[in-house]
Order: sequence, then C-alpha cells, then structure tokens
Amino acid sequence: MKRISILIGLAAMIAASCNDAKKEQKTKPNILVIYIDDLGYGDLSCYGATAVQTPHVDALAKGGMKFTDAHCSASTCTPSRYALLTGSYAFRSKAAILPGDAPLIIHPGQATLPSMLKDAGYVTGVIGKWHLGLGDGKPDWNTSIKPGPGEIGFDYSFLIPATPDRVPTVYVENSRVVNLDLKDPITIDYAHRVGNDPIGLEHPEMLKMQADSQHSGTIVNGISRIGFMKGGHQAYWRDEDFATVLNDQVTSFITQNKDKPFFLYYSLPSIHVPRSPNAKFVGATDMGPRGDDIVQMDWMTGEVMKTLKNLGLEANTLVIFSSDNGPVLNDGYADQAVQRLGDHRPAGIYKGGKYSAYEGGTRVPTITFWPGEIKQGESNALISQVDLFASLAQLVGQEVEPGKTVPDSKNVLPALLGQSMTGRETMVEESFTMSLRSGNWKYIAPAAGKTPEWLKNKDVPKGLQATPQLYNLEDDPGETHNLADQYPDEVQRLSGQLKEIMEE
Ligand code: NG6
Ligand code: CA
Repeated sequence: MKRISILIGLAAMIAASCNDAKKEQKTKPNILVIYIDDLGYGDLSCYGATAVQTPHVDALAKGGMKFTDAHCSASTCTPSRYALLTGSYAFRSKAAILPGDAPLIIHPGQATLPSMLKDAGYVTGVIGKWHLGLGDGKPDWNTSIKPGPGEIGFDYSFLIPATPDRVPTVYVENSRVVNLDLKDPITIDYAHRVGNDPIGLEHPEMLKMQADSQHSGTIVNGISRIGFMKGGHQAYWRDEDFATVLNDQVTSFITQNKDKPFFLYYSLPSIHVPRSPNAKFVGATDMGPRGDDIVQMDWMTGEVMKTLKNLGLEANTLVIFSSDNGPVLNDGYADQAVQRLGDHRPAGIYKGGKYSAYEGGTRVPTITFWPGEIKQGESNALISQVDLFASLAQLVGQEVEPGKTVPDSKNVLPALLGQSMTGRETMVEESFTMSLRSGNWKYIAPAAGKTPEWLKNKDVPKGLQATPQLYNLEDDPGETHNLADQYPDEVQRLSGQLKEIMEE
C-alpha cells in the first residue's frame, strides 16, 4: 500500500514538473526578429506587390498578424536599430547613419533588449547587419574588437559590421574578423586612401556596377565601396554568398540553442545596396537586382522558418518580421532599380521612402507569427519598433522601470499578439526632421537644417520644408494636402507635444 502511494506521489510529482516545464516553455517562447534592410511597405506580395512574389513571407502573414500602421522608429538604419535595441528614440543620443569605423553607440550598462532577455534566461544572438559601431574609438580590426554586441547583451554575434556598401567588407564573429590573415592586417580609413588596392574612382572598368562618387572607394568583389580598406583580403566576403553564409549561421545558432529559450535578431543585408543576389535569384523578377534581392530575402526567410519547423520549434517561437526603414531605388549604384521599376510601388500608396519624413519612410511591412498564440488577421494598431522592448519584457515577465530605462518604449504586447487592435496614441517618426503621429494626424516639423548635399538628387521626397506640415492620413494617406494653414490649433497642439517628448 505504502509503495503504491509513493509511486502515485512520484507520478504526480513528475507530472507537475512536466507541467511546470511546459508552463516555463509557454511563458518563455523563443523570439526571432527577422529584420530586413530597406524593404518598403509595398515590396511584398502580401502587401499588394504584383511584380514580385514573396510566398514565404506571405505565409507568415497568412498564418499571423499583418500590421498596416506599424513603423520603424526612423527612416534610416542606425537610428531605427538603436531604438529597436534600446527602447529609446535615437534623437536622445543623436544616433545617425554611422561610418564603418565608428565606435559602438550603445553603451555597456545601458538597458538593451538582449540584456533584458538575458536576465529573463534567454540565450541571445545577432546575425547579420550591425551598423551600431564597434569598439570605443577607431577599432583595431586585427585584434578583439570590443565593446560590441557581446558587451551589450548578446551571447553570440556574427556581423556585417556596418553596411554591405561600406568597408570593412569582412564578417566579425564574436569580436574577431573571420578568416583574418594577420600577415595581411586590416586598416580602414574613411577620409584618406589607404593601401594600393584599386578604387572605383580610378578603375570603373573593374566594376560589376557603376557607382556614385561616395561609393567609389576600395573595390571588393568587383564592387566599389564607401571608404578605403587595406589588407584583410583573405577575409573578404562575397556579397552573392550572404544568403547562404548568414542562413547557415542562423541554422547553427537555432540548432545549438533549440532546448533553451533563445532570442535571435536576424538582420538581413537584403535589400540594401549593393544589391547582389546569388546567381540562383538573378532574373527572378523583371525589376533587376532590387526585385531579385526581394526574392532572395523571401527565400532566406522561408529557409529559417523551415529550420524552426524541422526542429519542432514553430509553435514555441514568436517571429517578428519587419524592416529598418522605407524603400529607396537609387542609393548609389547603377543597378537599374529606377529604370526597371515598371508599375511596382515600393512604398505602396505612401509617399516618400528611406530618408523621408513622409509615411513611406517609416511605415514598413510588419508581421507577427506564432501558431496557436496569434490568430490570423490584419491590424491597424499604431506601433513602433521602439515598443518591442517594453512589449517583450511583458511577454517574458521582466520589470521595466516605466519612463526610465526605456523612456520611449510602450507595452503594445496585446496589439502584437493580435489580442487588441489598439496600439499607441502618439508616435515620433525620425528622419532629417521630426514628425509626430497622433491618431490619424501627422505633423512634420519644419526642417531645421538644409537637405544634405548627397541627398539632393535622390528620387524620394524628403519631407524637408521650412514651414510646418499637417496631414490627415484618414482622408489623405498619400500626404498630398498640407492642412497646416487650415488647422493652426492642431499644428500648435502637435508641435507642443513633440517638443515635450523631445525635452523629456
Ligand atoms: C548613405 C549612403 C547610402 C546608404 C546609407 C545607409 C551615400 C551617398 N549614401 O550615406 O548608400 O549606405 O547611407 O543606409 O553615401 S542605411 O540603410 O544603413 O541607413
Ligand atoms: Ca536600411
């Protein structure tokens, strides 16, 4: 009798601990952020594109929540990434597009999304484009480059240090350049030419794509880059291999950590310039490299989802798919993006794109996918990527000091999970000026400075104007009728609110 009751007791204990483990798993889902570079609101077939098909991303939208008013926090890369990882708007630290040899702009000790998740028991990784600086001065690429992701909460990192169009054109894994031959050390300079390698300015005949003068520095893999680089030849990446090299890293990170809760920030270099898709995607669309790169990005996303599925992790992984800024066509290389665009509208019905203050600058495709937890649907909740911090903290049960460690991040978890259609009331959009969304009102502050020279002949409207702009997005999503003169009170209210946020 005694023996039986001991056995029953044991069985109950085992069942309870299994339940606990299940609960633990439930409250600690894996979190995968798939972050695309320069992908516009209209660039996916699930967002209305017809000139390019994106079946793998569409499958996420079909099985998850597709957002129609979700935003990166800025219309350029570094500021958006800064906000995503810190829960703080970039203007607070004056984060702007960085050169490839800039120091790390997130300070060790600062609250970050990965460190918060690490505190919650997650293994954390970043694979792909970084562009938040490395080191604390000019980095020495030939030693261990610190601080970097490892010092701000990431257990593992495999990076494209800045952008694909900037030197150094090498991968950095856990603070060291991959495949570096120390007999051929790396020197980087953004102001002066270093070394004797050919540069685009002098050797256009060596180039796969012609480039503007800013992109005419050192030639690597037949592509001239921003900046000058000496040495490191053995470590050079091949742009056409990004898809497989990075996806392989993702597969091994997920496989290695399949039994722990993990957070992976997968930051794809697609579809940023120089668009150089793998041969198997060349010609996949009629739009040239920009369209083909969208197809490659879709394939990469599909492969990652396959990995999750094969490992049985799909039901316990929250996937968040989005982009770091709106679309751009001509961004420095002659890749036919403008000429072969046809009827495709990279920002959909929205005006502007990358660099711009208009909606096309920050309103980006955003999908959350978590089978069994997120219902299929569409949401017009207003959300910003700066909100991921507070929202994911809520998901994993971590405390966030309100208004302190993450000043700008709002908990919009119910919206992200599709349980509520309400997101934020107001939201800042950063570009070369500042804008404020308040419901359907959009206020664009008069631009303090002038359009920078290199942006002047770009094909996107910048939204830079010396006088205030006010749009009602409900009737005028394309921001064509400036209502500032008609509604001076609204202009005053919104400019006052923006000032308050900025001075907080
Ligand atoms: C700009 C580059 C552009 C791109 C951008 C960063 C010039 C003329 N243009 O300065 O090509 O690299 O920086 O893009 O240099 S982002 O997506 O990382 O913000
Ligand atoms: Ca970008």
